[in-house]
Amino acid sequence: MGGAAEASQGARIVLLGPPGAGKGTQAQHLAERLGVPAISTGDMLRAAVAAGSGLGRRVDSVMASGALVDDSLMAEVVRERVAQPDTIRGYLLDGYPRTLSQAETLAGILDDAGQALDAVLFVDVPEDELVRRALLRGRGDDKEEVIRERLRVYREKTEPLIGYYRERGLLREIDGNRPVEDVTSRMFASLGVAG
Ligand code: B4P
Repeated sequence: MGGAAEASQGARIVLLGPPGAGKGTQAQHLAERLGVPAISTGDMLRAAVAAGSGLGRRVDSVMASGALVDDSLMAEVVRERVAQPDTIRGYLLDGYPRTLSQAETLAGILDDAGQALDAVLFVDVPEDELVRRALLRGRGDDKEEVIRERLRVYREKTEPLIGYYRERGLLREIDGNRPVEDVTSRMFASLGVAG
């Protein structure tokens, strides 16, 4: 990446992968190293549900079913979040984009700001391991039938983003079926930053 993701210069990075691949786990390590905020749309939506806000009331049942929240609502949420002052040196997006329409929205947001993505890290993990991890995690939406539905939706709506970002020369593939620290070091290596 020719130092584009070096902490001194900031970075704009997307974490892509199936539900339970460990995006949230890795986002914390990466964001700290790169000196940019980790923006998890899943965490933002869960916080809205917990707070009982208007947004939370609109997304609660959608999330509980394993479906995706509407693209235009997510566009509002993300546009507002990446305009906050803490993103001046970039950000790490965890869980956005999740559809081709969301990828186009993000491209528009970046374009409007005269910015570009540095890399898309695609974390892959076999399906049985994803289900095992989610059942261990035991979040409210981690019931087996909901996990299977999230995986179905992932294959239908999110997997096409792999090709989308590969065509744009941004995709870096990371084996997520390894110990957490190994995954982190592989991500650092693919971004050309020292751990
Ligand atoms: P998210 O919050 O994004 O949830 P996730 O994809 O299930 O989790 P993640 O991949 O971050 O895994 P984690 O680190 O926790 O989304 C939840 C819901 O929000 C969606 O279903 C959707 O409804 C909605 N939503 C969010 N963004 C949206 C968008 N853009 N558009 C529309 N709707 C949206 O790791 C999982 C578990 O594995 C953890 O328990 C962890 O300890 C373990 N683990 C991690 N790495 C490991 C490793 N290397 N080895 C072993 N275990 C590991």
